[in-house]
Amino acid sequence: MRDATPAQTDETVYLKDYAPVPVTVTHVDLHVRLDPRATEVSARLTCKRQGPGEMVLNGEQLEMVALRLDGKDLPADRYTLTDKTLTLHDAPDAFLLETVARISPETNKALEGLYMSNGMYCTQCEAEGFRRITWMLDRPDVMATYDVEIEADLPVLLSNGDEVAPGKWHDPWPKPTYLFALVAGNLVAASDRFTTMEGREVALNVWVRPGDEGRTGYALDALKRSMAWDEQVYGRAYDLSVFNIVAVDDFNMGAMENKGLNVFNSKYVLASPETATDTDYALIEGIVAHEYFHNWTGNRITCRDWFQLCLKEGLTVFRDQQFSADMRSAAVQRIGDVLQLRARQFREDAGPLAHPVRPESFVEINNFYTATVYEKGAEVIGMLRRLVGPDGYQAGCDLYFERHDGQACTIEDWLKCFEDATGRDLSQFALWYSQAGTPRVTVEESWEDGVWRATLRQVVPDTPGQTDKIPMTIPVAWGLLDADGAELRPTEVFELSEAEGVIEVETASRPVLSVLRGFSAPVILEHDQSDADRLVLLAHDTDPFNRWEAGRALAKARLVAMVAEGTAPDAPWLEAIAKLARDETADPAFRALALALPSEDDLAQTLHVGGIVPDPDAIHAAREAAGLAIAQALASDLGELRRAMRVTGPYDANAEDAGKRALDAVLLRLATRLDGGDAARAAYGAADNMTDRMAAFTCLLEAGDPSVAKAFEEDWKHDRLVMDKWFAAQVMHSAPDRAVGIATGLTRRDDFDAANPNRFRSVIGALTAGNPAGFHQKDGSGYRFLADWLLKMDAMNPQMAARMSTAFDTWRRYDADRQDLIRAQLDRIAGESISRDLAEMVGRMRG
Ligand code: 0A1
Ligand code: ZN
Repeated sequence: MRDATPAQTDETVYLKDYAPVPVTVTHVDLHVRLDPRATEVSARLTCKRQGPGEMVLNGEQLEMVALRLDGKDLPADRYTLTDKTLTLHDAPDAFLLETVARISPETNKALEGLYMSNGMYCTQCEAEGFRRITWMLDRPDVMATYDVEIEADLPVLLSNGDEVAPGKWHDPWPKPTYLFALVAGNLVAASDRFTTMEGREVALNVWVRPGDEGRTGYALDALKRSMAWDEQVYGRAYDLSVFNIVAVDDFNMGAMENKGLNVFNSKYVLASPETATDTDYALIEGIVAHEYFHNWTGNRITCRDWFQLCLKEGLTVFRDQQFSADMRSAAVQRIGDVLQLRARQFREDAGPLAHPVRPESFVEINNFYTATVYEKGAEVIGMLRRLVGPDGYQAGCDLYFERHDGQACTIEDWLKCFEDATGRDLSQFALWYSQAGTPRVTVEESWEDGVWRATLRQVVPDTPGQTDKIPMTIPVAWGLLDADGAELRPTEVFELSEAEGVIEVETASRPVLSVLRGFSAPVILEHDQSDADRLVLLAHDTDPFNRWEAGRALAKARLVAMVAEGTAPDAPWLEAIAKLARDETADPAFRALALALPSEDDLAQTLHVGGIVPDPDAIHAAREAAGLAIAQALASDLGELRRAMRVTGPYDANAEDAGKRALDAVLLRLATRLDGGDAARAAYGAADNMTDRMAAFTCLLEAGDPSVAKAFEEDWKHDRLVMDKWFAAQVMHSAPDRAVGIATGLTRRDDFDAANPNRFRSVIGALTAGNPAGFHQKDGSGYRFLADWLLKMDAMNPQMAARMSTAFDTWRRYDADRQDLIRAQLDRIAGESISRDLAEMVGRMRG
């Protein structure tokens, strides 16, 4: 398609047009005879009329071999077949529709539908991949039971549900097509068992390629902990006799919650101390939990249509964040979640791709698996919980599970459960689902005649297609400290539900306000607080999130001044940072986060909002200078601090040890700024795990000593996942003016396989997201590089290309020359024959 913008295309789908199907499917019987180029899919659909109208089935890239209705070949005048649909004319009230389709998994590089990855067959059906397997009503409100028979000369044949005979599967739980899965290959399992609170014995398997069994232990353990947690916290038990997880090397996303058969990007399953970092372990834990939790929030209760995607995703992200907070440090988890939210969702909300948590139209649904739907969707659940309280939240969830089990639901259904369970009117709160953009909340304080007052004002900014927004319900958690840091008022929640609200407290001395504690709402807070107050909060706030936030605000103010005014970091700030680094009472993981400077992209956005055109090189230089100043302030302590972080005994991925390694890595980076890499070389040599090894490796790359890259490659060239790290590190940690050259060189290597999403992201994504100053080089080389790859990728895997194109979404922040350069690349892409996926994204970004 050529140059389609959402407004121009007749392919746009609207929420307001939702209508149930006239004829539904209640049971699917599939027989799949696997073959790389000629797989035959025989489907028998039990169909039932529920209203007037024709039955329109979806089917794409299928070759029709047979079509029968109630056992008889269907005459040509009873149906219409196009490259996207099969329409039945005059379908009876109840009938059996039989089709035979031929497909070619081996040539499917889009990784949607049935495809092959390293010799194994696997499927990805969310959102609309099932239509590439056979003709079906490929939409989430059509829920059917399934019988699947797989024929192939392969040892392991898996599908959803319970195995009734070798290669034969029955799934008794009605499910939409997007939760269908099939896997076949030469696989081995690491297995365990779990007994549910209802007494059901469940076999747990993690299927991997032979040789990878030794790296499955952590995922299996995370699965058992997830199952137990969902029982304890949400009262939800598993409902089949087997739970299978399969690791796949070629996968577009993180993982997929297919009923009873989760398919994972191997990066989020396989871990050993030698090959995975602490961050990998934490991600595996979180993603295993996320997919498992979908069994109730997504599978048992699913979405009526794709506009309701946040119904399952926002809630499930919220649940996995709760789980990780319970498994690790809640404060550290919250800071990490907010860092992510700001980096990805605030950025999205501030640009041309901004959309509501529940969008109202789309061209390609795959383009809406976004930070807004997922992460802001989770924040909305967190706010709801804060507003109705933990008991109200539990009552609402219980009612939701009870009332809607087995149904395909909407956000209205979800909110109604909380209204009915708590008696609270949530109509204004519901605006969080329909109004896009990050609200700005300004806080103005006064203290006069023994009365302290904070005036809070909210503004919801305009976003594409939305202006003149209505004030929302914003839960603002706050508390007061005195000037010495003692607590004056513990945390309370103020509900800001109008454009302006006032908090008033009688107090004999001027208090220090700690506001938006725990980041109680996804808003941008504008609070002109003095350095002195921020230092009090940094040292004493009882709310650990706000302690960290105070440090962040101080750091940001310094860095903005360094970029905009050329100032140098001041002594009081450096002293405060150094004090925090030395504070043995604080958790090392927390100290590591507090010592980390705001990212270059975060600073660019902050400058832009402040009316300053961000210069990526100047931002990079300021961050470097600030890092050096911190290193100098801590110079005499670095050795001793690092020794205190030494972890004894064999590697364990637990949060405590990981926190020590995280702080040690920050300290090593500081040391490298002073010693040119001596400490890092020693650390690299001494490392006995991938966390420490990567920390030292990236320090050496930053110090301009790439010699270790060769050694690293020699050690790990046999391991795809470790080599992904090697590729990414070189791009992310190179000097900005060398980054595009390095990335280009890496793409020319034999082991750069662009068809593998992990490898593609480890070079192209590492440049766009991991080296902003490199991507935004003045000569436009980064933009050209990205556009070249988007065009190449689009021909293979449109979903991947569309996702990666979002690197251009901040183009309006930059100077006129950079804007012209980016626009030229967007125009160039739009002028080519590109997929609907990429066309929609480029159209929205060009505006
Ligand atoms: N539902 C999955 C994410 C997912 C979405 C789309 C995919 O292919 C287009 C794959 C996975 C989750 O939330 O984990
Ligand atoms: Zn999900």
